[in-house]
Parts: sequence; C-alpha cells; structure tokens
Amino acid sequence: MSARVETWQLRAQFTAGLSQMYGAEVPAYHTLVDAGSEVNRACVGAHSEAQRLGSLERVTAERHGAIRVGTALELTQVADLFSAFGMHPVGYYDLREAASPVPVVSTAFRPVDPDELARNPFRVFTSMLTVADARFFDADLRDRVSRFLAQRHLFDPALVTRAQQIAASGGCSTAEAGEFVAAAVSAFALSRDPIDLAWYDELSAVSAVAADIAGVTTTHINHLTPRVLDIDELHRAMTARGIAMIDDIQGPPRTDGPQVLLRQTSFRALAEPRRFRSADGTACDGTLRVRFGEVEQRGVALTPAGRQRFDAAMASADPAAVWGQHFPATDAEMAAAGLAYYRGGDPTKPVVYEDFLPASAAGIFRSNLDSDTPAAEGLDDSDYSQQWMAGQIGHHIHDPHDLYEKVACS
Ligand code: OOG
Ligand code: NI
Repeated sequence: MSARVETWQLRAQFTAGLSQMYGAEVPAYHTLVDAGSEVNRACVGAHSEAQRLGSLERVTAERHGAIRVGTALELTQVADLFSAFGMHPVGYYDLREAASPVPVVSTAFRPVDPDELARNPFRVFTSMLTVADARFFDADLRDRVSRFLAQRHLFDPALVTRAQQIAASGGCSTAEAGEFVAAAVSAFALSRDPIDLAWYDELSAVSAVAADIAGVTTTHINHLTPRVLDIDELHRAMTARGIAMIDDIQGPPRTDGPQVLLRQTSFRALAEPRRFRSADGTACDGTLRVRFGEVEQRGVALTPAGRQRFDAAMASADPAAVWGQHFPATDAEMAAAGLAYYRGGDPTKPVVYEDFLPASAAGIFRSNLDSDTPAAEGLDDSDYSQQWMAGQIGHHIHDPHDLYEKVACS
C-alpha cells in the first residue's frame, strides 16, 4: 500500500502549487513575498512579542486567495473541491451592501479547527455574481448572463467527484496526490482562450467585476495574499522597491494597543496579455487589468461586543483619532471587558482573526478597478442570504463567532 497524504498536506501542496502558478503569471507577487519575508524577520528580531499572533513559520507560509464564480452550481463545485483540502465555508459577506456596492455575495473557505489552521491556514475568499439582483442586471441581460454561465464548465466533473471522495476518506495516496493537486491548481489558471470583446464590454458597463466573472468562460485566481507582521513597514518597503501601492491601508488604523481584526493593502497588477475576438470574428491581442497584489496583517479576533465598538470607531471620519475612546490600550483590559477573544481568557494568548471584513473587501475590489458603475436605484427582490447560499451549496456555513468562542474556551 502506498503512503497516505493527509488533508492538511494536500492543502499545503495546493497553496504551494497556486503560489508557484500565480508567481509565474504575476511577477510582482515574488517581490511582495520577498519584501514580506524580510519585514517579518525584521519584526521578529526587533520585538520579543512579535510572534504572539502567529509563529514566523506560520505567518511566512500563510496565504489567502480570492476567486469569483457566476452561479450557485459553480459555488457548489468550489465547495466540494475545497472540502478535499479541509477548507469549509465560514461567514457570509454581502458586498452589495457596501458603501461602494459590488454585485457579489461571498464566503471564505478555510480550515475551522485550530490544529488544522496551525498546520496550514490557507483560505480563499470566494464571491458569486448576484445575477438576480435587478439593481445591477435588467431582465434581458440577466437571461443572457444566465445562459452564458449555464453553458460553461469551470471544473472537470471527475475532479469534483474525486474531491468528494478524498474529503470523505480524509486524504489520498501519495501516488494520487500530485495529479489531484495539479488538476485543482490548473482549474484556477488564467486562460488564454479568446474573450468575446463585445460581450466583455457590455458587462463592463454594468460592473468590471461582472465582466471578470461572466465575460469569460473560465475562472482564475484573482490574487494570492501573503501575511505580514507589520503592514505599514511592508507598505514602505514595497514603495521603496518602486511598486505603487494604493494610498490606503484598509481596515482598522495602526494603534499603540492591541491590533485587531485585519488590515490590508494592495497594488494594481500590470496589464496582462489576453486574446480577444471581435464581432466580425477576427482575433487580436489585447490586455486586461483585473488582477492585483494584496498583503494583510492579522490581529486579535473581536467578540460581538468588540465588533460593535469597531464599527463605531470606523464610522468616524478619522478612526485613528477616536480609537482610544472605543478600545482600551492593553490585551488585559480588552480581555477583562470581553471585547476580544483570548485562549482560556489569558491576555497573553490572543485568538487570531481568521476571516475577512466586508468593508475592506469592497474597498479592495474597488480600489483596483479602472472604473465601476454604481448600482441603479430600485428594488432588489432577489433572495440571496446566508441560508440561501448554504442551501444551494449543500454545506453548512460556519459562524465565525462560534468558531472563535470554541477556541477561546479550549
Ligand atoms: C475579493 C476581494 C476581497 C479581501 O482580502 O478582502 C478580498 C476579490 O477581489 O475577488 O480578497
Ligand atoms: Ni484578498
């Protein structure tokens, strides 16, 4: 009998495979990973407590990806595929409700057990186009988008079936692992198939994200994000290397006290070569700028009470200036006030935030688009919700707070 590869090892191989592919596709990714590793080493060297939110080893290997699909069926296939890697849907994000709305609803696939997160914490923010939302798609366009999406196949059915079997048995043989992981990785490669220019342009007028999702016959990894221990330092390091970052760091401000939740920033990817087909059938070379580079810093997970304070602070025109009115300056006070999760209530053991922030996600989507069109006024009679999504994909969608509560009590 050949040796077995466990779920977490498959997940580590999947992360490494995607990283290799994405690095070949987007060279600036290597610059980002190198700069991030340098920042992390320097941070650990300079601060004795730097690793309290994650070991240098975990943080340096840590990535999140982002993908976008068109239909509930495609999302179901993603859920089945990722289950082989021990990645389960956690949380529900409705980005149509963001200050700058994006026509998608999303979840994040990730390990849910602390042990699994420690072995390999790979997560993928996964968004699905809200074709039924009349504020973005009129009836005629909705029908044509739905027909287009119904005709494409993002995933080989055999790959999805195999993933279900591997998920059920908790791993596979070494002999099989390489082929399975390679097939899963290549499902997210940027396609060289010609893009129908008129169709892509029509969707771009609705939303650049709609065009990226439904203007093409394949999906692709949109970005692959390394984690750093000091994102302000990383922002400076990237700028020094000549890469123009977006101005802002999304999420909470830098604070002297405990860093909370998630901070992110990004840079626009270069235009990438793509093939186009015009209405008269001729093919030509062109470029698209839809992918980007992103980096994150993670802090302590907030309880619902802490999250309320966070929302209040972030509603201010200058969150940094009012931060101290909402949050105490030490982990001990955060723990005593029940604002953040700590293992066994011990303030030296913060529970790291493993999820995403809807406002930051919408900001990240937006900040990297050439242009986008606001949603039309009017009624949304679509019924997207967490329950709807869970029912469609046939997988329980975990509540992040339940998961943090469990870790804090363990
Ligand atoms: C997803 C944007 C959200 C994040 O880190 O908040 C995201 C996308 O661009 O598809 O990845
Ligand atoms: Ni991201």
